[in-house]
Amino acid sequence: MTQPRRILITSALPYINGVKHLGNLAGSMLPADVYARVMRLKGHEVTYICATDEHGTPAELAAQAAGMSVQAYCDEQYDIQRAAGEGFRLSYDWFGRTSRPANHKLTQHFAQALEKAGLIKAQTSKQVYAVDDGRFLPDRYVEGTCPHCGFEKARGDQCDNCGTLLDPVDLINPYSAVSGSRNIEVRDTEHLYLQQTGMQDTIRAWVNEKGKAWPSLAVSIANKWLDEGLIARSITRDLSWGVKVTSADGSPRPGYENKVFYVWFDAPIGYISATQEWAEATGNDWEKLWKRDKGADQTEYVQFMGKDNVAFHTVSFPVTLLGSAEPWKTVDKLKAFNWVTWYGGKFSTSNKRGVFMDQALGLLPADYWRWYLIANAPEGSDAAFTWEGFQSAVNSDLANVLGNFVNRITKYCASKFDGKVPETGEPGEAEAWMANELAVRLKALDEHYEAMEFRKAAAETRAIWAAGNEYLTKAEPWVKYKSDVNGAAVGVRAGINLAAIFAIIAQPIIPDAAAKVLDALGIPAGNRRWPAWDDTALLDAIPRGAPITPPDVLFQKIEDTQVAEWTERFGGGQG
Ligand code: B3M
Ligand code: ZN
Repeated sequence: MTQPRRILITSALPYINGVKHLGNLAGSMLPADVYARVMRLKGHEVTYICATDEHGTPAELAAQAAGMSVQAYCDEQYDIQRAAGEGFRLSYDWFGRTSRPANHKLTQHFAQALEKAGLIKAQTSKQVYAVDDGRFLPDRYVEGTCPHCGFEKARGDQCDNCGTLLDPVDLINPYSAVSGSRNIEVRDTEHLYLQQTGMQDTIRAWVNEKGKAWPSLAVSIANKWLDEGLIARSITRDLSWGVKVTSADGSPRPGYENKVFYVWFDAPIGYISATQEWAEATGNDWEKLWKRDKGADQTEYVQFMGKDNVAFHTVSFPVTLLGSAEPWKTVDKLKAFNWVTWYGGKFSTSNKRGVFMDQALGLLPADYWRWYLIANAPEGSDAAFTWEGFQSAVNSDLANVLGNFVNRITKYCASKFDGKVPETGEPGEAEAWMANELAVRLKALDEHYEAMEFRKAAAETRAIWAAGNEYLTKAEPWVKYKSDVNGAAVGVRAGINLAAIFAIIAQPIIPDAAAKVLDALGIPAGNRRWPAWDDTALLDAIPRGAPITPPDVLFQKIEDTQVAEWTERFGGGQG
């Protein structure tokens, strides 16, 4: 085996305001999980960290709409998201929260370091103030008419209609999202500004260097921001829920008693603080993952995210890390995804369009969704979710190609060979063909995973399963059995070994079904590691004579009636 690598994996932190839809899952957490599983199976030292992103106006507004305190709302939603992640078998080593003390402390630390480096300055700016509410209205607290497209319900930070990023003071006819009051003034308020301008050259050089290992989508987004020129960005807000702004000695910073850090300032710091939480809870070392002077230079850091988050990860967060003048680890490989679309439109949390993680698990087991979403990962472009596509992926790939193979060979072994891996017979032409297929395809599969090409990895996995069916057609143990029992024995032995290999390589995408097969074949946990593609003994690896049992049905086919019912219920079909 090659040297074990130390790999840190993070997926964009799901925002706390409600359970995520399948599009969010497909564009960050799920591929990160698959990648983490592959790397663990290959014997590498993997730490996969995620957390809920809990600050900012959307959390406050959602809590208000639910009639709860923000803390109680976040506690409840955290439990829901955590359960959904478990249901989908997301194998986080830690699922933290940005609202926890570790993140407050570290965010305040970064602000101090940046200020010491001369990169934070207080500046006065004009902000929307609601006289009746007695407060400033940052970001989504104010709504009004978009100055670009005339949409009447644009939010202060962004217009949902035309997508333009806005400043709350740009809105025409603004009103408070809290009270609806139109008694609005523009007042001066002081905030801390991160002087990104001073980091332009550093970030450009860093992108030029690190971007060599990123997909072009990520590099072009980073360069677009750099070409437009980095500007000072306010990193505090007039809110009460969030990380408090402190002075060097930790006391409240005068004049900032009613302000907190902006959510996009503290959220990515959550990757580090959640790693600290993990280390604290498990007795592990977080510094070897995050501190370059403590071993993190030997760590590979891989980030997964949707394309809307790329700028924050390739420009803003690096400004925080590099600007601190401390030896923090920055991202090495970055995988960005396009959107999963829902019948020609967007999945939408606020408009409840599409299927959400908790609903999906109420319909079918996690493996079915995981397979379809990875096989159709929105990599090169957006990918459309359709019920028909889902049905055909499950029925053909999982039930027909994999399920039937396992079912056929294990049942035959049970009925004709006493449920034991046959011991006799010499491999021939068909086995040589299959061994060659494995050598070529396992190598390709490995390359796709190393390149984080998930669609290709799923397609190759399916091709390997399909080759197994072709092998059985060539080997024909059921035909040979009548005249040449030893000939049949070779085919069944190879077939049982293939079932094990098929399940082993399926573990990253469909972990539950894979475990079911491997349990039925009696493969011990220590022998479920990633196969070496140049291993010539793959078709005879399970001890001869070892007992096996056919597993229960692995996958239920999706019926047309179910597709019709779900289309009706989840509003598919019509945009
Ligand atoms: N919470 C993603 C979003 O809700 C955002 C990611 C933070 S990653 C540090 O769009
Ligand atoms: Zn607009």
